[in-house]
Amino acid sequence: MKFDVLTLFPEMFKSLDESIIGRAKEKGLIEINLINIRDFSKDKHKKVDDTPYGGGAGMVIRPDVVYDAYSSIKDSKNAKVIFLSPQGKLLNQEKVKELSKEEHLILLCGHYEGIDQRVIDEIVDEEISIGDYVLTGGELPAMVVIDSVSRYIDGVLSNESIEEESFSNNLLEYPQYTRPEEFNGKKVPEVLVSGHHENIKKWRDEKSLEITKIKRPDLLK
Ligand code: 4H6
Repeated sequence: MKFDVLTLFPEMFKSLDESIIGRAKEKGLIEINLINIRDFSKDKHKKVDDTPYGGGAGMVIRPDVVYDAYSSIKDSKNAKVIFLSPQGKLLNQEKVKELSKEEHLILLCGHYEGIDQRVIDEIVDEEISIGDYVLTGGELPAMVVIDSVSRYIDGVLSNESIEEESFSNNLLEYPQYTRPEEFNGKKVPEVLVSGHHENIKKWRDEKSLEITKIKRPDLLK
């Protein structure tokens, strides 16, 4: 899977060098290219934004600079262009899974008051939001997309099937325990130390359902 990220703040993506995503990059399972939109400014001061037509607060990113940055990406016709915005369709696990089937994603990150609408209309295939709240930029949402999608790429997760996990069956995860067997007077549930695999599976399935009913009953509907 190839991710190209159009951003004014490429340094923010350093966190993707850590842990599972960092390892996936090293192994060549995923590729993340950071394109600094500012590199495409024709201005002597490297300016990328300007005041909004019609007036109002803040600055808007110019369409020509974003378009030139986008045009520098090769094979972009076979890619899906995603714009991270508070106005986008809400991201969920089903959408993540769908995106993981793409070969090439281009993630466009906005900042300031946003990006000139004309270049959005020109290049964007899908507008996605990671939740109903406002952030200072689209970089954190882009990282959320990269992280969640990468988990579906073969070889990225070392442990068993991703299908086993929370949300794959529309239920939340059962609780986990490790050593010590007793902590602050609390014992690990007896069944988990019994070694009886059938009973353990039954207990975990029941817990998943119980926890979902309590914490996220909306998932059961
Ligand atoms: C596009 C347009 C995504 C991107 C405007 C982005 C939340 C999400 C942004 C803006 C984002 C999300 C700039 C509007 C700052 C507010 C960047 N915020 N904003 N929920 N912000 O996925 O001012």
